[in-house]
This record gives sequence, C-alpha cells and structure tokens, in this order.
Amino acid sequence: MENTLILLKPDCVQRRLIGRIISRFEDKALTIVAMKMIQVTPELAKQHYAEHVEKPFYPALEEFITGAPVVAMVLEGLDAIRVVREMLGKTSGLQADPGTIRGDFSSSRQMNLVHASDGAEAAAREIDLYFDTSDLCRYTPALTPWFRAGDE
Ligand code: FUP
Repeated sequence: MENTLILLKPDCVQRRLIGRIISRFEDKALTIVAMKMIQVTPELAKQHYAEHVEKPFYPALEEFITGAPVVAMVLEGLDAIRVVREMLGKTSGLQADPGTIRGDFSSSRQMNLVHASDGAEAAAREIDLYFDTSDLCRYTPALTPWFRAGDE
C-alpha cells in the first residue's frame, strides 16, 4: 500500500470540478485517508514547490496556487503514487492524453487542476507539509473484497 498527496488546485475549486475529480479517484478504488480545504500561503507554496522557487515561472505559479483555496487529500492504494500520476497525465493539459484528468479538463500548463506526488520521497515530504499523522484516518474500505483479489 502506498500513500500519495493530492492537491485539487485553485482552478479545480473555482471551476467546481472538486466532486467530479474526487469521483475518478474513488472509482479507481483509491481510498481517501485525509482531506481538507486550505488556503495555501506564500510560505507553504515555497516549501511545496522548493525545486521550482528559482525558476522564471515560479512567481506566477505562487500567485496561482495562493489565489483561491485548494483541497488537500491523502490517497491510499496499491501503487497509488504511479497510478495517480498516470491518471493525471502529462503536466500540460495541452499535451496530456485524452482520458487523463488533465487531458479531459485542462488546456493549460499552469492551470492543470491537480497536483500529485511524483515519488515515494516526495509523497512522504508533501504529506508531512499538509497533514499531521493524527489527521490520517486508517480504516478498511467495505468494498475491498470487490476491488481486488485477496493476494493482490
Ligand atoms: P507536475 O509534476 O506534473 O505537477 O509538474 P512539475 O513538477 O514539472 O511542475 C510543477 C507545477 O509548475 C505544475 F503543476 C505546472 C507548473 N509549471 C508552470 O506553471 N510553468 C512551467 O513552465 C512549468 C511548470
């Protein structure tokens, strides 16, 4: 089982796509173990996007990510980090394949609706940025026996 950090970004919130995008994760049998709406501050943005802070596009990215609330979530599932990244598609909505979330809903590189951790190290760091350990709700989803075989 893996955990991954998801942000439904300000464009997702403002475009009222929260429900439709969460449904795609639920449909895929990923389990929501934590979720909250928050306003990202410039300080949090700099921590989250530490690898991009020096890049020319960072000021606009910070303005965007702090421009309206986000919904932060922790999703749990088998291979969840890779599976969710593939569900999102390429960074730019213009290049993401149809059928992916960005491919279906975004026509922008910056306003690409959803962030997801890109590896195990990033997931651990990002979950820690947005949640306390006590925020994570561990439970056995009732549909587990209908989502996969017992040895998977
Ligand atoms: P991703 O891992 O797909 O979220 O993309 P990156 O880590 O490469 O980029 C982080 C965020 O920066 C992306 F959500 C989009 C944004 N970005 C820009 O706004 N402009 C750029 O030129 C590149 C990335």
